[in-house]
Amino acid sequence: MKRKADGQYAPKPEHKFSFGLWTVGNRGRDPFGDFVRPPLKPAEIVAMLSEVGAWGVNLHDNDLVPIDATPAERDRLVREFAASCKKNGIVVPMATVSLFFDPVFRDGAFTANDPEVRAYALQKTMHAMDIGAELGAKIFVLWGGREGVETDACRRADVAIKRLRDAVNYLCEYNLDRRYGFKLALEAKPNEPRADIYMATTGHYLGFIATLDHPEMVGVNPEVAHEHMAGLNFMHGVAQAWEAGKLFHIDLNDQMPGRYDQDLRFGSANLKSAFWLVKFLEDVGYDGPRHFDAHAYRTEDYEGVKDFATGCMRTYLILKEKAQRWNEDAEIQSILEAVSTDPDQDGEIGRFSKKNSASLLSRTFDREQIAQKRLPYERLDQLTIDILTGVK
Ligand SMILES: [Mn+2]
Repeated sequence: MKRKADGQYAPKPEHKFSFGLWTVGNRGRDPFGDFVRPPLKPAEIVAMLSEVGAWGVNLHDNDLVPIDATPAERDRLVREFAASCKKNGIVVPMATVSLFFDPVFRDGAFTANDPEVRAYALQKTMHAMDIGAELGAKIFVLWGGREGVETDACRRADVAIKRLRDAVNYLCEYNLDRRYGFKLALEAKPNEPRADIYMATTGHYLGFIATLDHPEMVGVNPEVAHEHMAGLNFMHGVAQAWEAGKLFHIDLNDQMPGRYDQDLRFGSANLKSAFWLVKFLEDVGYDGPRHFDAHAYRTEDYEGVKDFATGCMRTYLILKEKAQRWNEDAEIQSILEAVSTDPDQDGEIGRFSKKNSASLLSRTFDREQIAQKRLPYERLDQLTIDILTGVK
């Protein structure tokens, strides 16, 4: 079967496409059904990623090193993994920690009520940072999947936030002490696996980061599915993170609204939202990893997993090409120009000053005339649809 994508949609290292070990390695287990695919060794996953043309691989500590591994086993596994990445020309841009799988985290990790659990979570994260640093990762993601509740009877929510802050501050100091140079990227999700998770959206985290001891070291890792689960416009959250200088990483996948966490192939459910997202990332020149945190349908075998991975990258590159076409379209550009300019006078007011505020306060506005200006957004959107569907 032909695997290399054709021509302009072929993934290249400069596209910075990455996948987690847990994504292409996903074995299709869900709450109602068992594994459908056999396990792959990390080295086999790296070889598969190389075959489909990916650039990077990311990992949780326990995707590679079992939670009960001895120090010698840990060293051997990390060494062998580094060697297979090198052999396959795959980099490790991001590492993270599993603070959700083991039963010890059933009440959360950094926010758990038991101080012993909170201490263990910090220790485990520091060990995971060691692994990431050894593999050359420069981004460390924290997703607090169990940092939440089924009942708010269990703790005061502001206490949980304080505990989370203490933990992130501690890890920033560890990062400095070890000179790892990690950028920490916090990943939000509104629910699942907990009934409610603290820090439900990227916006929540952007507010939280400003309260940290080292806010410059900490940003966000927004995920398409997580914001769609909350019913939000993902691109808007990404734009706010970008504008704040906090878009340290991104998790691309797809998700139908109002469902369980689906982790679908990028662009497979909401093509238009995916288009605006790709257009935004490309327009602003985001140069971080494009990480696909998704997995293949449970119906697939490992050939199908390759189809899934290839499809994520291919759809991104198709949408990138559509975005360029959109930006170069003369009619679209003339509409944008027309809706943004004021034909009669300079509407720009600039920063406040006594002088310009006096001038603004004394100005007369013709509301009726202004309100008559055409805003042809129907046409603009149809032109977008024409481009996306390939008829223009
Ligand atoms: Mn994710």
